[in-house]
Amino acid sequence: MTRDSTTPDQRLRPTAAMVAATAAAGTVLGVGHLVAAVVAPGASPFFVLGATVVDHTPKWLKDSAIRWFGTNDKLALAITMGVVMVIVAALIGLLARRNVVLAAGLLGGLGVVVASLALLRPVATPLWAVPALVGAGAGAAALYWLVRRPAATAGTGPTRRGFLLTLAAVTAGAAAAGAAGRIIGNRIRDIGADRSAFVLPRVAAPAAPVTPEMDLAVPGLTRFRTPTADFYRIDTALQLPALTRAQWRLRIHGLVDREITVDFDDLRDRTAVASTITLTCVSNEVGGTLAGTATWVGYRLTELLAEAGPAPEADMILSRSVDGFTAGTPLAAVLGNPDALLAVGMNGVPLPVEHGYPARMIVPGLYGYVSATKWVIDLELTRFDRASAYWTERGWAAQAPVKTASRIDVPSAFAQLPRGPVVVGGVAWAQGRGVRAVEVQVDDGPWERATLAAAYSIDTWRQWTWSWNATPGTHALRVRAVDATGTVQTDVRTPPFPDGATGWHSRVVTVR
Ligand SMILES: Nc1nc2c(c(=O)[nH]1)N[C@H]1C(S)=C(S)[C@@H](COP(=O)(O)O)O[C@H]1N2
Ligand SMILES: [Mo]
Repeated sequence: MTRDSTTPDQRLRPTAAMVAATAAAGTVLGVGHLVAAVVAPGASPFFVLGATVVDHTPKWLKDSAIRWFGTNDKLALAITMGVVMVIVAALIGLLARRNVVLAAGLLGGLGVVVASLALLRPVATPLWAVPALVGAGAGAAALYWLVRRPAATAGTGPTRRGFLLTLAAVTAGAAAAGAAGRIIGNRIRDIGADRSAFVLPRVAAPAAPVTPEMDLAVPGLTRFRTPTADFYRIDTALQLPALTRAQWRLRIHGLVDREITVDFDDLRDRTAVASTITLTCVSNEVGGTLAGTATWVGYRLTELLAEAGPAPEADMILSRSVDGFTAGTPLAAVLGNPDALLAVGMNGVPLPVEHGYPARMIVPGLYGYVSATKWVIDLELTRFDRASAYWTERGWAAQAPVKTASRIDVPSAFAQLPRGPVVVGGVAWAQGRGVRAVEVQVDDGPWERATLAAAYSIDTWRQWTWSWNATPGTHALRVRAVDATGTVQTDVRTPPFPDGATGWHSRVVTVR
């Protein structure tokens, strides 16, 4: 049959054609997802498209996404992609009314594009092309079937009914394939059992206790230790890596005397330690919440590196996760700090999968993107003038020590307060240096010394409170910290890009 056999009045109505093509696009995704669940979960067309978008999102947009959607940025991405796909499908549908072969071919061609993108993923194997290709074949067939059928049966009667039945069949098939892919994928990837069976190693020395003087119980004030459920999560993974302890290996190589590979059996014979560290994201805005403190259990990176013997010319540890993310950490920052860990536990339990199970890096004093690789499987000793990591390739700074920051937690923004004594409080951090003082200013008044909670270490944040005798009116409260070198936190406002935000946090409140 050629397109000439379709006379205008036999054609699907535009809306029907657009719906048909959307169902066909759904078939690409559903069938692709099912095939991926079996051959290579990361190669599901939806994840490939998402990961490609994530990797090529300009930094201003990535930062805006985090600012607008917080850690819902991945949901926002999924919705945006869904909308774009419906629009593209609708256009293909309109084309299909005139030339169904061309439209089906176009859909197949898009499948080839997605297959190529899959092959470009950092951890792809040739198999990664298969899901998109099979999915596109199924989608093209579905489109052809949907658009030809009504034309073929036109004049014989139940055109509309035939179309709707076919549409229902295609939609149900696509949904069933997608759901089956999800179930199979989740079953194959279920590492909950592996995680629950993991008994954390006994530590040689427990982390120093957090005393009540370090963790003031002021309502609304950030707790010293962040409950794991509230700990911020930032990563590029649309699909959480699933790595059992039996599958996990850490290879240490590059500029070393002898390459070594460790597995969990080796780790069991090693000395585990605990350290309490405040982790901070470079994308944190002034006053933002992308920072958290946890007690991590793991193995000293200094000891692991010593076994490999870094060469004198090495100055960077390029760590790589199982899903291809990389971070470039100054070797000196790790060698100089016994609290730099290959962590396997967080707040007394195995690392949650979203925080890097079964193992991740934690290095005090550095933003997460240059140090805190989750699902880490590879450490390459190299040099900053030879290698670059994921975010550095996207313009972020290669060197990224944490900047001094302070935040007001209470009172909340635009709070209505009674006059008289009001507790103002928050946290301040300057990892690697420590917080010496915190000062608060009301409107243009003098800077007043806040009361600091007891310090835990220079690598953790510190709570502060200040008692304010609030007077009626609208007031701006401002905070700044002084680090242990005596340097006052700068008031110069800079955005997170390229090496962390600066500026004083302020809050406006009304006193009646
Ligand atoms: N594999 C992997 N590790 C990663 C990232 C990532 O995208 N992939 N993001 C880093 C960034 S930017 C930060 S701030 C920390 C956040 O760790 P968390 O999610 O456990 O809080 O993880 C780091 N480790
Ligand atoms: Mo980050």
